Amino acid sequence: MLKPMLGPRPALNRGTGLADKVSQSGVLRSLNEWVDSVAKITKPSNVTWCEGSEEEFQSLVDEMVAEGTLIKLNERIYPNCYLHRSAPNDVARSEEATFICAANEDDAGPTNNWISPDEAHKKLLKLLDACMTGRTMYVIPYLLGPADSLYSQVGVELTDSPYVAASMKIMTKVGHVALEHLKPGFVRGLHSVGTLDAGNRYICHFPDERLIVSLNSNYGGNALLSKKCHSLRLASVMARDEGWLAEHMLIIGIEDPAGTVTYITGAFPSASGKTNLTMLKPPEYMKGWNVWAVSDDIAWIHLTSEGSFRAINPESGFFAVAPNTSMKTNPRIMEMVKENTIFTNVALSSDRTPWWEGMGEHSRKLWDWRGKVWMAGKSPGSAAHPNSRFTTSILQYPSLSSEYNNPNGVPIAAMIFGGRRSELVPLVYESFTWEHGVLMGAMLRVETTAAASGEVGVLRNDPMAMKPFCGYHIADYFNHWLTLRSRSARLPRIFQINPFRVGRDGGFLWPGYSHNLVVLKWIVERCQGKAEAVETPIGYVPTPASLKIEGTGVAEATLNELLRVDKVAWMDELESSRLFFESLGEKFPPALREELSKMIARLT
Ligand code: OXD
Ligand code: MN
Repeated sequence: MLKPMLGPRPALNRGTGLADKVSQSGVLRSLNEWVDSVAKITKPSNVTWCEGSEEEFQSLVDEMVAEGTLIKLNERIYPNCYLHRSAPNDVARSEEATFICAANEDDAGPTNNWISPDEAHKKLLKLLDACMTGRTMYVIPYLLGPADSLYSQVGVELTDSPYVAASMKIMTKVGHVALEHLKPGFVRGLHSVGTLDAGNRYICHFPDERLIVSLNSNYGGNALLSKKCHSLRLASVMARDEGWLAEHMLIIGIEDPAGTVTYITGAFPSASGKTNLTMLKPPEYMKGWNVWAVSDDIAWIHLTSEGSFRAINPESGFFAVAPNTSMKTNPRIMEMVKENTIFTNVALSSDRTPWWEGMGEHSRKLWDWRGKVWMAGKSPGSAAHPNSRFTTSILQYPSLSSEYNNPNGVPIAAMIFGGRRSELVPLVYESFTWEHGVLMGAMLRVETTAAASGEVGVLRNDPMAMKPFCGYHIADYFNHWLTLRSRSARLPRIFQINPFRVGRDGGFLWPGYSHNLVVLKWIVERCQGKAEAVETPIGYVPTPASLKIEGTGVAEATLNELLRVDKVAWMDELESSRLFFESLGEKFPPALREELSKMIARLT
């Protein structure tokens, strides 16, 4: 626990009535005491309880516009939209500064950074001392998931960032509804922009205390604590303890021409097309099909007493990558972000509209994401940051699933793993069994993207797209997945997809975007027992005829290449996975080792 330090008691802003409410019951009293104790350490000049109203949002953005930390965009073309520019050293998740402060290093495991809880508290307490001087501390109670759902959770974030306070209103259900659902053991998050000193940046998670402390960053993934920190890192630990899954997965409902909706989840590493897949608009040649969005980033998946998998989206908004989104690649996103959106680190056109690479035409002169004049072909670097984002309420999305707010979630028929692989992995294939599917997820090795600081395009192991987000030992996490088998007679089928394979000329072999529905259709039809496949050493691969590529513009020879299984290259892949699994130590589950051996045998 953070120990309160002596200091002047700040004035509470009781305007919203929320602060009064907190004195009502034990759990509310403990929340109030925690807020007071943090304020004594961080010494803000003001404490404001957020209720999540439109008026409150407006006053936050007006204040930021007046201070110059938000730029109001063209009200006629982009009503109620704003541009935020980050500090140049603070534009992506900082994995090197992210820690799991479990009691033992072995609980965090080899894929996480670890500091002991005591050491972390000591270090943080020093950095937190008076870090909010002269600023307002916002108290943000938030609900994750539908109201009145057994699967939903409440957290409270304290932050000195008005950008975070405004964004949290878009990303979660803030205010009264959260306090109404508050229970003992709620997640506490403390965030301060501090000095933005990257050398003293810490994003610390204390699973045993359900506490997050994040300092010296204002970037979404580090600062909107409901997102990666709560919904994935802490929630994954709770999920292990309670027998469910907290996953870095989209959730969509795919409607076929008969009107049947099949729900699937999909795990892809950051900035690998999850949002585009979630918001896919069917191509002209797939009449009668539609894709309904439930979640673009996170799925909480519970097993019912009948053994079926039901998933909810804990979030209420999108914080998603902007570059390469256009009317051509994704008109549904373009329509959605035209109002009530906060853009971060995109470029600004001379008519005060946002612009990013891949969007299409732009004014001759632009201001880049740092605010410098940018001329195409003359200025260095990209105009928008490759990890520039939009933050928009999910309720604005035109093809939102009617089941999005169902307290019981949606039934999951299939799970997909994917990511950027320019070689090797076929366009789509299915696992033979649950264990084989878990191995497929555990073996996920993908090219890094700009969503995290560090080099881009480097192949790294990112099991289940959870490397940066699993809050405990990754081998225990694999084991947790395996235990689900005995608890369900209705396990989802597991697939891997790869729309990113490139040909000899370096160009993508598959057109992607809306055409990915051809792949999703095959997955749905496998679940319905209709689509054909051939058995290969790596799993069931579609017969070329079962993938309906008429309309995609893809030639038959290209399709054959997209579905080709190169046995020699797969043996190399298995060897590198074997080495990765070995590095995880003794906890690596024998059942997966056995699956790996079976796969080697099939390939030789
Ligand atoms: C995200 C990420 O922002 O995965 O969703 O980094
Ligand atoms: Mn993500």
